[in-house]
Amino acid sequence: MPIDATRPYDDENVFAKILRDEIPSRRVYEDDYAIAFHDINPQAPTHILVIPRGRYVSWDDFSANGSDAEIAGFVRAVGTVARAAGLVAPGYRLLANTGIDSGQEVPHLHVHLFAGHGLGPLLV
Ligand code: DGP
Repeated sequence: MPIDATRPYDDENVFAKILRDEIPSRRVYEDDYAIAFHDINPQAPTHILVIPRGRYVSWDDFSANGSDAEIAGFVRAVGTVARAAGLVAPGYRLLANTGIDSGQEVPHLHVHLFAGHGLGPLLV
């Protein structure tokens, strides 16, 4: 069920639980600002989710209310994950669903990192 990006943060959302290690994930990266782990339902040969450690519902919430340090740290983390996975030369795609019309389902900001042969053109 898509979520309203203006809703308050829910500490019981699944990514909050992953951050607290209450449910398992296949983590590939972590630092002071972000963690990254494999998507449970991959839509591409490589499908990694990068999330900030802070309590932000969406890209909108984060870009409006995140500190400059959190925003810089998160953006750097996304790039670091892609480089560490060797994805720069072959290329990759980033996506941040935000709110109802995008189909965002988990109410903690996440950037999808897709890579692998056959991503195809971005249609929407
Ligand atoms: P979105 O539609 O942008 O909110 O994408 C949510 C993504 O989160 C979706 O691709 C599936 C993934 N996901 C949902 N629950 C879990 C989980 O428990 N573990 C992991 N690793 N991924 C999850």
